[in-house]
Amino acid sequence: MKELKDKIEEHKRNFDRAIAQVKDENAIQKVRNLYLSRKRGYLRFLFEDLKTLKPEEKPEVGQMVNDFRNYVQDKLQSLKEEFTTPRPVLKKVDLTLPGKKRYWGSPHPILLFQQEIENIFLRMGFSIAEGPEIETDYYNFEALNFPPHHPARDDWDTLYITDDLLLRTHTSPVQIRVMEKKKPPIMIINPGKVYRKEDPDPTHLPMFYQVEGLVVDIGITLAHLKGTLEYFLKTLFHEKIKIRFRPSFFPFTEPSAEVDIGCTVCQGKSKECRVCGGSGWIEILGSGMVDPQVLKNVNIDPEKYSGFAFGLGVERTAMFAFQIPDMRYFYENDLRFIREFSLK
Ligand code: 2NM
Repeated sequence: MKELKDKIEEHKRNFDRAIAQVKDENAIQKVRNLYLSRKRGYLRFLFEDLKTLKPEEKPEVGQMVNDFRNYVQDKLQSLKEEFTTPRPVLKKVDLTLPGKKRYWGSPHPILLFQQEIENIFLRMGFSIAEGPEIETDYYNFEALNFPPHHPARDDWDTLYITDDLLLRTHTSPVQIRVMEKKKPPIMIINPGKVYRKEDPDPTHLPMFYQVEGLVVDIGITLAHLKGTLEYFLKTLFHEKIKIRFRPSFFPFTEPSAEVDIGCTVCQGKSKECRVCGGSGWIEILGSGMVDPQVLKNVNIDPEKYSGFAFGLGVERTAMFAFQIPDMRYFYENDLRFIREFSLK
């Protein structure tokens, strides 16, 4: 009995060694024949050997032979499956192909457009100035020649924080702060957020971006204003546009002018054009020669110095440049819209 038990153990060790070496289905078949062949398989002989045992020894050793047979069958079966189920073919990687591009976000369309505007002025020699979004009544109105209770203040629906503090309605206070600190020559643009109490609609937002500019020096004239703004608009709109200057009024400039460009949508050819209202012109810039009173307010002598200033709304101008029908699109954060402007 002991002999037979040892024999089974030895067969098992040999079997394990044999299957560890199989490399294909053919080899599996050979091992199968060796152990399970009805005529000459080792298991057949083990069952023969069983018959030589005493009846009381048979159950235990018989169980061992049975277990060994099941073990052999199971192992061969799972090995076979391993060889017959198709393996995924390893993909060859072509390292010369371009990589997969991921969308990692991009600057907001309004920031991109603001930078386009800034770059044109930077090339002309302007510097960029910034200032607080919470301002005092003095910097937002009084220094800019709006006396208290002057009706011109009603043009802006101001968001007040206290009687004296407010959210700036334009970026002009930055220019006052610059002129207070620095004597001419001054050549700055001041981009930034401004706030007005408005309900959002296709052409209004309670927060929007402005770029204003200011030039102060000896001998600055309306010709400098006109040349600078013409160069700016022809660069921004790629030379293709018509420009006209139209008299206007601002409390802080005298004389004042608004600058229109020929309608980018209908070129003045449609009486029903929804963009220019059929007039053929779109208002883009406000501008003017800095009022002598404003220069006095910041201790710059208006007898010696003169200057011009201008301002535009970034969203409004972007709408005409890209023919976007509704200003609210800029801040809805719909990625389909945002991605149209992303740097590829
Ligand atoms: C505009 C239009 C016209 C302007 C004037 C000044 C200052 F400080 F020099 F008086 N700052 N901004 C100005 C003039 C702004 O924006 C539509």
